[in-house]
Amino acid sequence: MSRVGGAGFSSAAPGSTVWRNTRPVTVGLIGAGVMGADHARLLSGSVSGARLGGVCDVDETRARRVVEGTGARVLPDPFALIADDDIDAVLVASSDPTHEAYVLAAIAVGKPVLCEKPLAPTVDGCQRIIDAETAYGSRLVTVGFMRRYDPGYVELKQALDDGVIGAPLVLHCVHRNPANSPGQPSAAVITNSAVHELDVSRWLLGEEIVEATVHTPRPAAAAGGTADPQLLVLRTASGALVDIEVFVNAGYGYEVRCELVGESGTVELGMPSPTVQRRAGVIARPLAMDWRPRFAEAYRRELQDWVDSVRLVAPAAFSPAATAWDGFAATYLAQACVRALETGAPVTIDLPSRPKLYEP
Ligand code: ISE
Repeated sequence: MSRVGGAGFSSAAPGSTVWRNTRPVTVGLIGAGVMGADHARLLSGSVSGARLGGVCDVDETRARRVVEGTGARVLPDPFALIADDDIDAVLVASSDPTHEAYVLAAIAVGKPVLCEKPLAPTVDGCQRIIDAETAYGSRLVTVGFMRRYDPGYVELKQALDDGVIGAPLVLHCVHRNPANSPGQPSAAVITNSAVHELDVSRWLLGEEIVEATVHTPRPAAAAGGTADPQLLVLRTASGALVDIEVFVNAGYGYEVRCELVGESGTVELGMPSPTVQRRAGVIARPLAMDWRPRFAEAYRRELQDWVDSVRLVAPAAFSPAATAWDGFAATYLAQACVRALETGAPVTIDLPSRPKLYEP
């Protein structure tokens, strides 16, 4: 497949759909754990214009399980998979500390890469990716902040952008998981979970966060010593406030809530389930027990958009995809929030200015 300037999103004249190649994009997957297996399933059945070409995992048995029935190969070496001539684009769903090396290797051979969050766990690691992509000269990297594709979040952003509720004043966010690994470091509540809210806040409000404070009540008994729940309070450049309750041992289910308060109205995410149950004396709406069913449609749309961006000469004028810059910003903000958690004091956030490559 010929590559024309990487996976960057540029404007296209209406009706000017031109495919770089009519054959499907052959995707190489690194990481066959929970998320990798889900991506492999979507690529093999729910996304058009793509096929799974190769899978690599530290546990080869796991990789073999994921390729079953797909026709994909198991490759033992992730760098060989990235360089393989049959692989057009790379999907990174391996453990967080490995992301940077694989993304850099994909950039080095000019292949589009979709990397699960975080882009890298450290700001320096993210910076090295930004530098490599900037030296390459066009965008190749997409970060898997899938909530930007969730129909609810998309509609919420549309309402704000259409001026339906007036200028934003306060964004209320709630992020709850039923349970997390006992003894999880308190910082991981931010870097692993609240980071989604950090990304979604920047994306929804279209501005940067300039200050963070993190408050903690007494920890939940189920949290096993982790500071959980946490309440993050953020201030944006224009003076709006964002509050995020993140509670990863909430027991009852997986739930994400979001309400945006504007000058003349509010808009909030609707109920996650399309049905209501009446039974045993209650009226109830079923909840997912983890994020995969809750964001199933978002993951599918995210992958389809990425595949289209690789195949199209002139991709869609509008894509919510998170760039390497958004990945950098998310890690930068998460680290600032960790400092706020550790010090108990407000932290001023001075995000470096956005490199030219990432201007809209
Ligand atoms: C998990 O790693 C994710 O990325 C999910 O989207 C998030 O909701 C969850 O809290 C994290 O643990």
